[in-house]
Amino acid sequence: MNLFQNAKFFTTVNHLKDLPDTPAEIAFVGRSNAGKSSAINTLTNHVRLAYVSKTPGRTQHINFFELSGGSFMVDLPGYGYAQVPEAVRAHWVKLLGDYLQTRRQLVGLVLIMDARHPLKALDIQMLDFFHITGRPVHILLSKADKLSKNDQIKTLGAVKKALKPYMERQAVSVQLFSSLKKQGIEEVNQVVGGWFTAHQAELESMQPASSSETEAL
Ligand SMILES: Nc1nc2c(ncn2[C@@H]2O[C@H](COP(=O)(O)OP(=O)(O)O)[C@@H](O)[C@H]2O)c(=O)[nH]1
Ligand SMILES: [Mg+2]
Repeated sequence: MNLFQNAKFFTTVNHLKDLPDTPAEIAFVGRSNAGKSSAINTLTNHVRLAYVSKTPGRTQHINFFELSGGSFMVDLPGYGYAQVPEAVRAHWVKLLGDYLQTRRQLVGLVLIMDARHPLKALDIQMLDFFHITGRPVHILLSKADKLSKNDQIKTLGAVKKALKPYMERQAVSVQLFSSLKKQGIEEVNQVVGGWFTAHQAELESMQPASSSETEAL
C-alpha cells in the first residue's frame, strides 16, 4: 500500500505553539534545494502538493499533510540557505531543533540530502538534534539521477560508512532516491510504514489493562 498516495494538505504553522494535535507524524527535513518538496510531491503522486521553489530559502513555515491512515507528514523549513540574515537563520535552527526534540508524536525523521553533496555540517546537526529522541532517521540521497549507476552505488556505500558512528547510537538508514526517475518510492513506503506500525504497537503495549483484567487481579 502506498502510505502517501492520498495525502491532503492540512495546515501551515509558523510557531511551535500552533502545532496541531495529531496522533502520529513523520517529518521531512533537509538543506534548502536538496529536493525535499520534489520528494514529497513524488511520494504523494501530486504535481505540486509541496511547492518546488525556484527561490531557495523561501519556505519558512511548517506544513502538515494528512495521510490516508490518519497519520501526518510534516514538511519542515529547509536550512542552510546562505543568503538569509543571521537572526532569521537562528530562528529556523531553533524552531527545527525544538520541534525535533520535543514533538512526542514524531515517530521518525526523513532527512533529504542531495546525493552529490551529502552529510553537510547542518545535516549532521539535524542528526545530533534528533538522536536524543531515540527515534529513527531515514536518509534519502536525492537527485540520484544526476549520478551514474556506478557513482550512486559508491555514494551510498560512502555515506553508510560515514554514518557508522551514528548508527551505533540511533537507528539510521539510507537509500538512493530520484524524483525525476521515480526511484526509491517503494523503499520509503516500507521504512516509514514500519515506523507507524511500530509506533502503533508501542501505544498498544502502553494501554492500561482492561477493566475485566483488572477485576480478575
Ligand atoms: N534531476 C533532478 N532534479 C531534482 C530532483 N528533485 C529535485 N530536483 C530539482 O532541485 C531543485 C530543488 O528542488 P526542491 O524540491 O524545490 O528542493 P527543496 O528546497 O529541498 O524543497 C529544483 O530545481 C528541482 O527541480 C530529482 O530527483 N532529480
Ligand atoms: Mg521546498
